[in-house]
Amino acid sequence: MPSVDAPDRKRQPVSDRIADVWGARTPHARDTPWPVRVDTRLDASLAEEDVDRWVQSACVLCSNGCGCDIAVKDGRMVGIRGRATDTVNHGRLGPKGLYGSWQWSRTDRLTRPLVRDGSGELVESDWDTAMGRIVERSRRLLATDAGALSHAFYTSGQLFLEEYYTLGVIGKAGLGTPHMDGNTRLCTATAAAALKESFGSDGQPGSYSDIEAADAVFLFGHNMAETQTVLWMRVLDRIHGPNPPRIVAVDPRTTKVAEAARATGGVHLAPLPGTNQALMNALIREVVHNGRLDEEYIAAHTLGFDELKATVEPCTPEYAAGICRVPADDIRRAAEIFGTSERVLSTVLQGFYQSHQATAASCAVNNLHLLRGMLGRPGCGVLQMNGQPTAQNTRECGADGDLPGFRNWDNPDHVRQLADLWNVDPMTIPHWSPPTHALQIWRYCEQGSVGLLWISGTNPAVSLPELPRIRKILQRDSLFTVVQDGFLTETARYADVVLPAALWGEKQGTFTNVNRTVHLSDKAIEPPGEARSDLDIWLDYARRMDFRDKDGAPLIKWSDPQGAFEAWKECTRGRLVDYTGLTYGKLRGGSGIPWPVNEEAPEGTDRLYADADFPTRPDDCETYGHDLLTGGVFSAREYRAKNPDGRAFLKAAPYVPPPESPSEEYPFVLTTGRTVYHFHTRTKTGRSRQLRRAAPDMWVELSVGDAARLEVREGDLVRLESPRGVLRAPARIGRGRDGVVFAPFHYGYGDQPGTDGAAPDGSPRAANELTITAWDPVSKQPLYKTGAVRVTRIADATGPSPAPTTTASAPADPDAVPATVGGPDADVHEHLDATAPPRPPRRPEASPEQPGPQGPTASATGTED
Ligand SMILES: Nc1nc2c(c(=O)[nH]1)N[C@H]1C(S)=C(S)[C@@H](COP(=O)(O)OP(=O)(O)OC[C@H]3O[C@@H](n4cnc5c(=O)[nH]c(N)nc54)[C@H](O)[C@@H]3O)O[C@H]1N2
Ligand SMILES: Nc1nc2c(c(=O)[nH]1)N[C@H]1C(S)=C(S)[C@@H](COP(=O)(O)OP(=O)(O)OC[C@H]3O[C@@H](n4cnc5c(=O)[nH]c(N)nc54)[C@H](O)[C@@H]3O)O[C@H]1N2
Ligand code: SF4
Ligand SMILES: [Mo]
Repeated sequence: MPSVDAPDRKRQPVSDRIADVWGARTPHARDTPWPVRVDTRLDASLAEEDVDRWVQSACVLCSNGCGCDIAVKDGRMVGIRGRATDTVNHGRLGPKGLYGSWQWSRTDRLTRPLVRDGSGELVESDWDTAMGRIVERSRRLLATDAGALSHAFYTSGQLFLEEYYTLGVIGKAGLGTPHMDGNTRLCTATAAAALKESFGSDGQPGSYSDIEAADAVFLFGHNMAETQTVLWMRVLDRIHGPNPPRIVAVDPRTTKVAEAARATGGVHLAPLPGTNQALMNALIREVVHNGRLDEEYIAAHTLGFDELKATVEPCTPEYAAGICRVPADDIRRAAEIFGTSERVLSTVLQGFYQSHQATAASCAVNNLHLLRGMLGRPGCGVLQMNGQPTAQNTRECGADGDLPGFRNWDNPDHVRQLADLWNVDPMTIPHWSPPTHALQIWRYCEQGSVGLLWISGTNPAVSLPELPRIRKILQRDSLFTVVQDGFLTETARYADVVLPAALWGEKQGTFTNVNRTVHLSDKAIEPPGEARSDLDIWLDYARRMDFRDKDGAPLIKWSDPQGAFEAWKECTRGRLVDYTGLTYGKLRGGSGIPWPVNEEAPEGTDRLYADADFPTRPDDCETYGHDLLTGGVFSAREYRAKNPDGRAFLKAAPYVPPPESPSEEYPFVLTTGRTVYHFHTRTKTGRSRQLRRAAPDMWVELSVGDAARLEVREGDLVRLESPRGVLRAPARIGRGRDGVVFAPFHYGYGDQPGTDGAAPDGSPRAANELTITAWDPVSKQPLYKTGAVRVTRIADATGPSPAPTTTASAPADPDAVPATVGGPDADVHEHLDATAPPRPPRRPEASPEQPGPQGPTASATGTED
């Protein structure tokens, strides 16, 4: 039995889920149900009987979408409990859900709109004034030659479906601008692109339940242990049961996933960042050469095998080993596992998506499954993962610029369907060119052709690449910026108008997770002050702008979430993404439900493509496809000539090197990413005491060999420089590969930004000071995972770096740094016996400040304690 993360305890009711991230194991055998374990976290002074009511929802701190109930007392959120009945999590929650999902609600929220006064300061105002300024600017710009092209919307993967659909209709049928995208471009644009290129449409083929049936799980650039902790618990419970699956990890760092790969007799492939496509081509070549093919499936259900075979032919394991710097035999072993397992589940995420050949490498994973006929049956799924909780809906509803309902902007029939639905002229709906992607929107703002940028639910002053440039754009006089958020973020400080948004728990709506499961999130408490939901804000804008349909009736015909949901259902009728069988009522009480839900599948659909009939027919498909190497778009005529007829595409591309590789001047590869304890720019998790203490401040990770050569010791302050910027942070001597530096991107400048991007103490610290403005040619997703930097030691340590020890950032020398713990302040009740009612968590005596690792610039963004 492998010994991976199996805490030495059984049914211990209270645990510290900072120290013990994944909680107690509930091992089980292949093809048996995943046991229930209900995790509950309540405010320190409360027990379950003190709670006034529990309000049904799902967690919005990652794409896993764990079903939960929010505890409410005296009109405040006071805790959270996983829903035992939910198919997604069977009661479990991870550290972000437990400590980070609700504690921010009583902190330093925006409660009134802000506008600029005569001296340029942001001052409190009222809704009429704030909306009046936006509408005045909007009307003035629409009257210029640029018309609607002067308007751009940059939204999120964290709002609700009803909000995105409303925004999509405003943008497409009210204004008629193609300049609308989400931060989903930074996040899951490649998931959508890879699904469209291979299968004809967005929409996840696999299911989480494939974990129960798989013989092998391949994780491609996906640190699931930290980024979908509850899904990883599901994998761990198989690993610790009888007949466990083998794990294969493709990640340059020694993550917990990589440790599990070694412990289960799988493989950890640690390619040099930016070389995924070389590795994938070699894996495919091995599978082909060893005849591990389902030839019947390939012949009946795919197109493009000969071209794929020819493309991968030169890519021997030795060829890939030279480029990726991994042992050729490890590539052979990984291909052997893929080729000999009966049921393989693959997951793909940012290590693949945020790369220069993102779509090509992600399609290559789809190819492996198609070649082996491993789709549409238990254990044989592909999960082209999402990251954000509601990114799926941004894509479905067209708030990323696509047409709603997975329609094809290049198909006039699809445009007409929407025009009929909305009762507008088809020419209003922008479809003369592909929708504008996020980084192009920012370029138009830089050039001055966009004069109004409306930012909602995202913090680009921390999360976009090349921050020195982004700050300059946000400061341009020609750009009027609206920021709609719950907090005065780094980005909001640059806005002309700041609108206070109601957040999760303070409003109602639905959203959809990675495996198509739709949840309803009911309103638990009132928003603070005058804050309003994003839906109400956009409905107000539509009313003030007086958008009308062809008959002169108001364009937007709904006035609340449920009305928006009913309108959305009509938009999905007959499409793959069919919501018509769902109602708010049906989503209450039990579990989330995976779409399509309709007359044929009234209880939803666990897995797509069981019949191997793919939505690739020209009248169905969401795209006519791209050349994966160049991003060149295929025309309708070229597409029809292929006669896909329900077959999937095996798409090929040779490897090409990333746009920026290490040089003499910048000798290290920089890659960036996440830690388990924080969500993005920390607006919520930074306001949770437990999470903040677990990872209080910025650090960078160096390998043991590189650190020795640079004479850097644990905690020493180092400077990282790229051609674009600089940051300073203490070093963790970690377990990564030589030549690669890792930086988390969570740390912006909090409440006290210094000048030009500096932290309060004057030192720049955000990872995106360094990253490059470049994107994958097909998905247009930026390249956060490859860049070149130089590293200089600048000061002695004052203590260990603030990096956690429980995760991929663990120190190479485990004795060098005190372990990350939460202490009694982090108590969580784990209820393992599904038949007895959950017991209340023990009341902690006191919650003293834990002596956590503190960095030299440790500054709390939070004010909750
Ligand atoms: N705790 C936590 N969980 C989250 C989030 C969060 O902020 N915090 N955010 C959510 C969101 S929006 C997202 S998108 C997901 C992201 O989830 P993940 O994609 O799992 O997270 P990352 O840390 O961005 O990157 C994953 C891994 O890619 C590896 N990697 C880097 N470069 C390469 C490369 O060139 N090739 C390969 N094969 N691997 C590489 C990194 O070492 C890293 O371990 O997480 C979601 N869940
Ligand atoms: N270097 C580097 N950069 C990266 C990445 C990386 O791996 N490396 N990953 C990229 C990825 S995958 C992602 S997803 C992005 C994330 O980047 P961001 O989207 O900028 O990060 P968040 O901190 O999640 O910002 C979301 C904002 O929305 C607000 N918000 C939350 N809920 C609501 C709501 O209901 N309404 C409104 N109006 N506001 C709300 C929050 O307070 C917060 O300010 O970062 C990207 N940037
Ligand atoms: S796994 Fe994701 S959705 Fe589930 S509790 Fe953790 S952050 Fe929330
Ligand atoms: Mo993301």
